[in-house]
Amino acid sequence: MLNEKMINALNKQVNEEFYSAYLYLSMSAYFENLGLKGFSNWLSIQAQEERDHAMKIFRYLLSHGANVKLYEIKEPPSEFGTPVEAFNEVLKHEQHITKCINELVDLAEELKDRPTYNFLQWYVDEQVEEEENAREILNMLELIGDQKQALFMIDRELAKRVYTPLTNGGEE
Ligand code: OFO
Repeated sequence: MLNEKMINALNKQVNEEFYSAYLYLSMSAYFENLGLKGFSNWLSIQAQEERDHAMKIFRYLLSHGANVKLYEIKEPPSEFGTPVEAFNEVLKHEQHITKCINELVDLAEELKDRPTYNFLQWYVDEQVEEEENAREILNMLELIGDQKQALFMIDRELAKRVYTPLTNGGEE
């Protein structure tokens, strides 16, 4: 049986993850309209992964017989400026999510909730990767400056990203 505080915090994180999916989907549309389909592809896959992150917590709550509460998802922006500005936003957002995950880990520790503590370790590792990916793209964009040809080369690279669903659909 999960502690009520933990259940509430995990339900809030479900919302954070769905918001992440919304944010990246909105960015994906923005980049497609800019003519950068590779960036758009990368972000649309990112959005799918965020949905998986939400569903993994959703399944975890249900597997513990806890109530799932789906809060309203806030509206994401629809304009993101230059590619550098957009990926600055991605990195900033992932840093925010890392902070949320760390707070959940702290709460699990405080409540001596070992199962949730263990469950959250997947997210701790995932966030290292999420920040690294965002930083890598941001660094490339900063490096190329205004060189359009280089931008299209990055776009071609990002077009190669394929979606890999989580094994066992995020079930515990
Ligand atoms: Fe981007 O890792 Fe979930 O939110």
